[in-house]
Amino acid sequence: MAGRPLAVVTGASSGIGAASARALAAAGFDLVVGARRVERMQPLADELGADVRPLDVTDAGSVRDFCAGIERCEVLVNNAGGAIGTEPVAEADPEDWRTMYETNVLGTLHVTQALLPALVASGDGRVITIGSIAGREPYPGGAGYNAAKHAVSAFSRVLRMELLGQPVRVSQIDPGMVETEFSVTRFRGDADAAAKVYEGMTPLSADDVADAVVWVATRPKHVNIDQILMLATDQSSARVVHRR
Ligand code: 8X3
Repeated sequence: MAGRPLAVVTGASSGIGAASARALAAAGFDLVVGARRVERMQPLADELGADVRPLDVTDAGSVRDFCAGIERCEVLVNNAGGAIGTEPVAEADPEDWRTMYETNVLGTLHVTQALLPALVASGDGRVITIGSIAGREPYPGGAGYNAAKHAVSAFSRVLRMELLGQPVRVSQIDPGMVETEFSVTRFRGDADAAAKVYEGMTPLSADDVADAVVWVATRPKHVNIDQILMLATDQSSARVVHRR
Protein backbone atom coordinates (compact mmCIF):
# COMPACT_ATOMS: atom_id res chain seq x y z
CA MET A 1 0.00 0.00 0.00
CA ALA A 2 3.05 2.27 0.32
CA GLY A 3 2.97 5.26 -1.97
CA ARG A 4 -0.81 5.55 -2.06
CA PRO A 5 -2.12 9.00 -1.14
CA LEU A 6 -3.66 9.32 2.31
CA ALA A 7 -7.22 10.41 3.03
CA VAL A 8 -8.51 11.23 6.50
CA VAL A 9 -12.27 11.04 7.08
CA THR A 10 -14.04 12.25 10.23
CA GLY A 11 -17.41 10.97 11.40
CA ALA A 12 -16.65 7.72 9.59
CA SER A 13 -18.74 5.35 11.73
CA SER A 14 -21.80 5.66 9.47
CA GLY A 15 -23.51 7.55 6.68
CA ILE A 16 -21.61 9.92 4.41
CA GLY A 17 -18.36 9.42 6.35
CA ALA A 18 -18.31 5.64 6.02
CA ALA A 19 -19.42 5.81 2.38
CA SER A 20 -16.71 8.37 1.60
CA ALA A 21 -14.06 6.16 3.21
CA ARG A 22 -15.13 3.20 1.05
CA ALA A 23 -15.30 5.29 -2.13
CA LEU A 24 -11.90 6.90 -1.50
CA ALA A 25 -10.32 3.50 -0.84
CA ALA A 26 -11.76 2.26 -4.15
CA ALA A 27 -10.24 5.34 -5.82
CA GLY A 28 -6.77 4.43 -4.53
CA PHE A 29 -6.41 6.20 -1.20
CA ASP A 30 -5.11 4.82 2.07
CA LEU A 31 -7.46 5.72 4.89
CA VAL A 32 -7.25 7.02 8.43
CA VAL A 33 -10.79 7.22 9.79
CA GLY A 34 -12.13 8.62 13.02
CA ALA A 35 -15.34 8.68 15.03
CA ARG A 36 -16.41 8.44 18.66
CA ARG A 37 -17.92 4.98 18.10
CA VAL A 38 -14.71 3.13 17.22
CA GLU A 39 -16.31 -0.33 17.15
CA ARG A 40 -18.65 0.78 14.37
CA MET A 41 -15.66 1.53 12.14
CA GLN A 42 -14.29 -2.02 12.44
CA PRO A 43 -15.79 -3.00 9.05
CA LEU A 44 -13.68 -0.24 7.46
CA ALA A 45 -10.57 -1.74 9.04
CA ASP A 46 -11.55 -5.24 7.91
CA GLU A 47 -12.66 -4.31 4.38
CA LEU A 48 -10.27 -1.50 3.48
CA GLY A 49 -7.36 -1.93 5.87
CA ALA A 50 -8.29 1.52 7.17
CA ASP A 51 -6.43 2.84 10.19
CA VAL A 52 -9.33 3.22 12.62
CA ARG A 53 -8.83 5.70 15.45
CA PRO A 54 -11.11 7.13 18.16
CA LEU A 55 -11.99 10.75 17.51
CA ASP A 56 -14.14 13.29 19.30
CA VAL A 57 -13.76 16.36 17.10
CA THR A 58 -15.01 18.63 19.89
CA ASP A 59 -12.09 17.66 22.14
CA ALA A 60 -8.75 19.24 21.20
CA GLY A 61 -6.84 16.48 23.05
CA SER A 62 -8.69 13.75 21.17
CA VAL A 63 -7.97 15.52 17.88
CA ARG A 64 -4.28 15.75 18.81
CA ASP A 65 -4.11 12.01 19.56
CA PHE A 66 -6.04 11.18 16.40
CA CYS A 67 -3.66 13.20 14.21
CA ALA A 68 -0.47 11.94 15.92
CA GLY A 69 1.95 10.50 13.40
CA ILE A 70 0.13 11.79 10.32
CA GLU A 71 2.91 13.70 8.62
CA ARG A 72 1.59 13.67 5.08
CA CYS A 73 -2.08 13.86 4.20
CA GLU A 74 -3.48 14.44 0.73
CA VAL A 75 -7.19 14.61 1.53
CA LEU A 76 -9.14 15.62 4.62
CA VAL A 77 -12.89 15.02 4.56
CA ASN A 78 -14.50 17.09 7.32
CA ASN A 79 -17.70 15.13 7.70
CA ALA A 80 -18.34 14.92 11.46
CA GLY A 81 -21.36 16.94 12.50
CA GLY A 82 -25.12 16.81 12.56
CA ALA A 83 -28.35 18.32 13.81
CA ILE A 84 -30.20 18.03 17.11
CA GLY A 85 -33.81 19.08 17.45
CA THR A 86 -36.36 20.90 15.32
CA GLU A 87 -37.73 23.27 17.98
CA PRO A 88 -38.46 26.86 17.02
CA VAL A 89 -36.12 29.53 18.36
CA ALA A 90 -38.55 30.36 21.18
CA GLU A 91 -38.26 26.85 22.59
CA ALA A 92 -34.76 25.71 21.54
CA ASP A 93 -32.39 24.37 24.17
CA PRO A 94 -29.13 26.36 24.10
CA GLU A 95 -27.30 23.13 25.00
CA ASP A 96 -28.41 21.62 21.67
CA TRP A 97 -27.11 24.72 19.90
CA ARG A 98 -23.82 24.43 21.79
CA THR A 99 -23.44 20.78 20.77
CA MET A 100 -24.20 21.58 17.14
CA TYR A 101 -21.75 24.46 17.13
CA GLU A 102 -19.04 22.38 18.79
CA THR A 103 -19.39 19.34 16.51
CA ASN A 104 -20.00 21.06 13.18
CA VAL A 105 -17.95 24.23 13.53
CA LEU A 106 -15.27 23.88 16.20
CA GLY A 107 -14.80 20.23 15.27
CA THR A 108 -14.06 21.21 11.69
CA LEU A 109 -11.68 23.90 12.92
CA HIS A 110 -9.83 21.56 15.30
CA VAL A 111 -9.20 18.83 12.73
CA THR A 112 -8.34 21.21 9.90
CA GLN A 113 -5.86 23.13 12.06
CA ALA A 114 -4.21 19.92 13.23
CA LEU A 115 -3.80 18.49 9.72
CA LEU A 116 -2.96 21.65 7.78
CA PRO A 117 0.83 21.18 8.08
CA ALA A 118 0.49 17.61 6.73
CA LEU A 119 -1.82 18.79 3.93
CA VAL A 120 0.68 21.47 2.92
CA ALA A 121 3.58 18.98 3.18
CA SER A 122 1.84 16.64 0.74
CA GLY A 123 2.25 19.24 -2.00
CA ASP A 124 -1.36 18.66 -3.12
CA GLY A 125 -3.64 18.80 -0.11
CA ARG A 126 -7.41 18.87 -0.36
CA VAL A 127 -9.82 19.92 2.41
CA ILE A 128 -13.31 18.72 1.55
CA THR A 129 -15.94 19.85 4.02
CA ILE A 130 -19.45 18.43 4.12
CA GLY A 131 -21.80 21.37 4.58
CA SER A 132 -25.54 21.30 3.94
CA ILE A 133 -28.32 23.08 2.11
CA ALA A 134 -29.08 24.19 5.69
CA GLY A 135 -25.97 26.38 5.42
CA ARG A 136 -27.43 28.18 2.42
CA GLU A 137 -31.14 28.39 3.26
CA PRO A 138 -32.48 28.79 6.79
CA TYR A 139 -35.89 27.27 7.58
CA PRO A 140 -38.33 27.23 10.54
CA GLY A 141 -37.19 24.78 13.21
CA GLY A 142 -33.68 24.73 11.82
CA ALA A 143 -32.08 27.83 13.33
CA GLY A 144 -29.43 26.08 15.45
CA TYR A 145 -28.36 23.77 12.65
CA ASN A 146 -28.72 26.54 10.06
CA ALA A 147 -26.44 28.77 12.13
CA ALA A 148 -23.85 26.01 12.52
CA LYS A 149 -23.82 25.09 8.83
CA HIS A 150 -23.74 28.75 7.76
CA ALA A 151 -20.64 29.01 9.98
CA VAL A 152 -19.12 25.92 8.35
CA SER A 153 -19.72 27.52 4.97
CA ALA A 154 -18.03 30.76 6.06
CA PHE A 155 -15.13 28.72 7.43
CA SER A 156 -14.65 26.88 4.16
CA ARG A 157 -14.87 29.98 1.98
CA VAL A 158 -12.44 31.93 4.15
CA LEU A 159 -10.00 29.01 4.27
CA ARG A 160 -10.06 28.89 0.47
CA MET A 161 -9.00 32.55 0.36
CA GLU A 162 -6.40 32.22 3.10
CA LEU A 163 -4.72 29.21 1.46
CA LEU A 164 -4.58 30.75 -2.00
CA GLY A 165 -1.02 30.26 -3.24
CA GLN A 166 -0.42 27.24 -1.00
CA PRO A 167 -0.66 23.67 -2.30
CA VAL A 168 -4.02 23.00 -0.63
CA ARG A 169 -7.39 23.04 -2.37
CA VAL A 170 -10.52 23.82 -0.37
CA SER A 171 -13.97 22.54 -1.29
CA GLN A 172 -17.40 22.28 0.21
CA ILE A 173 -20.17 19.86 -0.67
CA ASP A 174 -23.65 20.90 0.48
CA PRO A 175 -26.13 18.02 0.29
CA GLY A 176 -29.86 18.32 0.77
CA MET A 177 -31.89 15.37 1.99
CA VAL A 178 -29.72 12.27 2.42
CA GLU A 179 -31.16 9.19 4.11
CA THR A 180 -28.67 8.28 6.83
CA GLU A 181 -28.84 8.35 10.63
CA PHE A 182 -28.94 12.16 10.33
CA SER A 183 -32.69 12.47 10.93
CA VAL A 184 -32.80 9.82 13.66
CA THR A 185 -30.25 11.90 15.58
CA ARG A 186 -32.10 15.11 14.81
CA PHE A 187 -35.34 13.59 16.16
CA ARG A 188 -33.52 12.28 19.25
CA GLY A 189 -33.85 8.62 18.33
CA ASP A 190 -37.46 8.71 17.08
CA ALA A 191 -37.13 6.45 14.02
CA ASP A 192 -40.75 7.01 12.90
CA ALA A 193 -40.37 10.78 12.87
CA ALA A 194 -37.07 10.37 10.99
CA ALA A 195 -38.64 8.06 8.38
CA LYS A 196 -41.43 10.60 7.74
CA VAL A 197 -38.83 13.11 6.51
CA TYR A 198 -38.24 10.95 3.43
CA GLU A 199 -41.82 9.67 2.97
CA GLY A 200 -42.98 9.52 -0.64
CA MET A 201 -39.76 10.91 -2.10
CA THR A 202 -36.38 9.48 -3.08
CA PRO A 203 -33.59 11.12 -1.06
CA LEU A 204 -29.90 11.05 -1.88
CA SER A 205 -27.93 8.14 -0.44
CA ALA A 206 -24.64 8.40 1.42
CA ASP A 207 -23.03 6.77 -1.65
CA ASP A 208 -24.33 9.58 -3.88
CA VAL A 209 -22.50 12.13 -1.72
CA ALA A 210 -19.41 9.92 -1.50
CA ASP A 211 -19.34 9.94 -5.30
CA ALA A 212 -19.08 13.73 -5.20
CA VAL A 213 -16.35 13.55 -2.56
CA VAL A 214 -14.24 11.30 -4.80
CA TRP A 215 -14.91 13.44 -7.85
CA VAL A 216 -13.82 16.59 -6.00
CA ALA A 217 -10.75 14.80 -4.59
CA THR A 218 -9.61 13.52 -7.97
CA ARG A 219 -9.78 16.62 -10.18
CA PRO A 220 -6.48 17.72 -11.72
CA LYS A 221 -4.28 19.75 -9.39
CA HIS A 222 -5.10 23.07 -11.07
CA VAL A 223 -8.88 22.59 -10.56
CA ASN A 224 -10.52 23.62 -7.28
CA ILE A 225 -14.19 22.71 -6.94
CA ASP A 226 -15.21 25.48 -4.55
CA GLN A 227 -18.80 24.53 -3.76
CA ILE A 228 -21.36 21.92 -4.75
CA LEU A 229 -25.07 22.07 -3.90
CA MET A 230 -26.33 18.53 -4.29
CA LEU A 231 -30.05 17.73 -4.08
CA ALA A 232 -32.29 14.76 -4.76
CA THR A 233 -34.27 15.16 -7.97
CA ASP A 234 -37.36 15.25 -5.71
CA GLN A 235 -36.05 18.29 -3.79
CA SER A 236 -35.67 21.76 -5.29
CA SER A 237 -34.88 23.83 -2.18
CA ALA A 238 -34.72 23.36 1.58
CA ARG A 239 -38.50 23.13 2.07
CA VAL A 240 -39.75 22.28 -1.43
CA VAL A 241 -40.02 18.52 -1.88
CA HIS A 242 -42.01 16.48 -4.35
CA ARG A 243 -43.80 13.57 -2.63
CA ARG A 244 -45.81 10.92 -4.40
C1 8X3 B 1 -29.27 18.00 6.04
C2 8X3 B 1 -30.20 18.65 5.09
O1 8X3 B 1 -32.48 19.72 4.69
O2 8X3 B 1 -32.25 18.45 6.75
O3 8X3 B 1 -28.04 18.61 6.16
O4 8X3 B 1 -31.19 20.59 6.53
S1 8X3 B 1 -31.57 19.38 5.82
